[in-house]
Amino acid sequence: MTYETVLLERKGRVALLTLHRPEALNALDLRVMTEVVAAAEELDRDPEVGCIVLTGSAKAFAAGADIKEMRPRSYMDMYLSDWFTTWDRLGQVRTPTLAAVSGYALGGGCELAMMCDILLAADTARFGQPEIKLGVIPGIGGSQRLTRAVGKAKAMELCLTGRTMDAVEAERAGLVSRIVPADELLSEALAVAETVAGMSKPVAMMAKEAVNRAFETTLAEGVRFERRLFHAAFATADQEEGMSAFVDKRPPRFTHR
Ligand code: CO8
Repeated sequence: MTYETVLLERKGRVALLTLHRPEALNALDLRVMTEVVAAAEELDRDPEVGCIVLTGSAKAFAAGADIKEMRPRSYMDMYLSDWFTTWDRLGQVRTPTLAAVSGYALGGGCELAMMCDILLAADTARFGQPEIKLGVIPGIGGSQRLTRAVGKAKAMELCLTGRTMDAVEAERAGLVSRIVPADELLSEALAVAETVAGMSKPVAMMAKEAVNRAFETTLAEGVRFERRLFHAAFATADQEEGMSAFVDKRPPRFTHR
């Protein structure tokens, strides 16, 4: 499929999705939401895709949900259309995802980045949930995912004041895995994605599922879930190949089965 507000490129087993709504700093209107989710689902169905990278422009990953589009809506409009529920489908994507954030990741932009599995930040990145300044609150998971990522103290301050944090603060708080110089962000993101995509896809999916489970359950249940998936990995050809390759002192040739 072709999309207007998101550019889709394939680089081997890595797929790159670039938000492309430059006139509005990649503000996430309904069309962007529909296209990003459709593109991600299309890629998720493709066994040849091992990692999906989502990025924006140098100035903005995304400056939030589209304020101009939301402004005239009533409660009934929002409730009956279940505004932004489509974003939840991104969380159902099983292929590993990586957000490469440069510039503003505010409101829905920060929430979108947090929906991805790995979050890499350029040194120019700024994160925040400034919705309160508009008379609303985060609506696509920000209050939950930010709190899980950085803890109550900082999440509460950011959500109540609308203050943004720079990349250094975001890394220190545990929101991002690493900071890279802005001009190296994309190449580094693609390199990380290539590494992930080079692993066994079903096993990478299991790893993703297991880590995500930590946010949904108790420690005992989470460990039990992990153990079941660990056992299941022994049903894959890639487990046999990975361990044989180690013993044979050669790189593994995963078949993603
Ligand atoms: N929505 C719509 N248009 C936007 C947005 C946005 N979020 N952000 C920027 N734009 C537009 C501007 O209006 C401007 O357009 P125009 O040239 O036509 O006036 C263009 O993008 C460039 O923006 P600026 O001129 O403002 O650029 P600056 O460099 O001066 O400032 C900022 C950059 C600081 C990022 C500034 O644009 C800004 O503060 N943007 C809004 C940030 C924000 O408040 N984001 C949160 C939005 S609310 C939200 O995300 C809620 C999500 C959950 C909803 C769930 C509902 C169920």
